[in-house]
Amino acid sequence: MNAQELTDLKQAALAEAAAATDAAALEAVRIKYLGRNGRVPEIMDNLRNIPAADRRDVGRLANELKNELQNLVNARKQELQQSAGSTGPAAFDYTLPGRWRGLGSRHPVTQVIERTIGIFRSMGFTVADGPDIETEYHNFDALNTPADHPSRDTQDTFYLKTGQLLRTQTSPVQIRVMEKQKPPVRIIAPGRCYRRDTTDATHSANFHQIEGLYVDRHVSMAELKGDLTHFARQLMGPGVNIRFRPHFFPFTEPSVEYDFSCHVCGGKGCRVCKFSGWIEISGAGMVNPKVFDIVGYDPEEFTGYAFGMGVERIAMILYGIPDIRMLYENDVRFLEQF
Ligand code: 2U9
Repeated sequence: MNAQELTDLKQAALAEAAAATDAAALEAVRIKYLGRNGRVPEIMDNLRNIPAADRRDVGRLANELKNELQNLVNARKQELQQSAGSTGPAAFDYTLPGRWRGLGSRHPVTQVIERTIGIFRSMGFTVADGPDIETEYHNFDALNTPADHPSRDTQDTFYLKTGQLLRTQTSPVQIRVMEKQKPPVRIIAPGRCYRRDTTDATHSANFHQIEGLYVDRHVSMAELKGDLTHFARQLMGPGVNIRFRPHFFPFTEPSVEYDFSCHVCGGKGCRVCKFSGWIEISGAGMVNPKVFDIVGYDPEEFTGYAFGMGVERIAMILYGIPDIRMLYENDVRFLEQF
């Protein structure tokens, strides 16, 4: 190997490194020249066989080749890494439209619960919570529901082997609060309830309720009607009215069912209210004094109102949902509308 041959070799090596189009090709060039069995170590090993006159030049040129090639390999390596990491103009078409991933939204049942909580919070109510698995005492006995009441039937209520049951309403939450806390009590209890209903367009074995309870001195039916009217107008619109119809519940006396005037036609009559001008919402009443006796409140001193409502029913009325099952199918095309 003489000086000229080495100069040619250097040029070839640098050209090969410059031409490598990916990291693997570059590494192959490095190994070919600089690797343990590569050309440069081979030349270095052979230096002693070179005539003494040429030895210095060949050694110097071999060192130059080694250093220049190593520098070029390092620089090219960085270059190739950068263009692989970024999607350069060749790999990415900037004119493509963006991909819409869609925004999540709250489930309509959650929306109704949150709005109702907000409205009653503004009226001084707090939110109470309790277990889904209840005792027969809290779900029925303490609510003055007689032992032979049809709602206790195994056809209507899910009983567990333990003798407990899945709560059929959220009223046991209010019983538990009254057991612990003296009046005044002003709470709403939203939550999941369970009934052995056969599923159809308006019934589900698994549904949500919101119940309210207000106990103090001098609470009357007038407060009940005023507060429910305020709630109805906040939820459905300022023109909505409310009406009471006599009813019976074991836990309230007197008891009523209440209707909202139709938020669609304003009471004139339309398809939504089946041309009656009114939409049946739910039930309410004055807490039965027997319930106060049971939790240890003096019914001579305290009165209270209570109301209940089915959340799915309110959501269906508010958003015009025709079938309760739509709320549980988790079809994104349905849910994304809310
Ligand atoms: C206590 C005392 C009384 C809660 C009430 C209703 C009337 C009512 C229904 C609404 C539709 C059940 O979800 S539904 O099927 N509820 O009509 N609920 S009064 O009364 C109570 C609650 C707690 C201590």
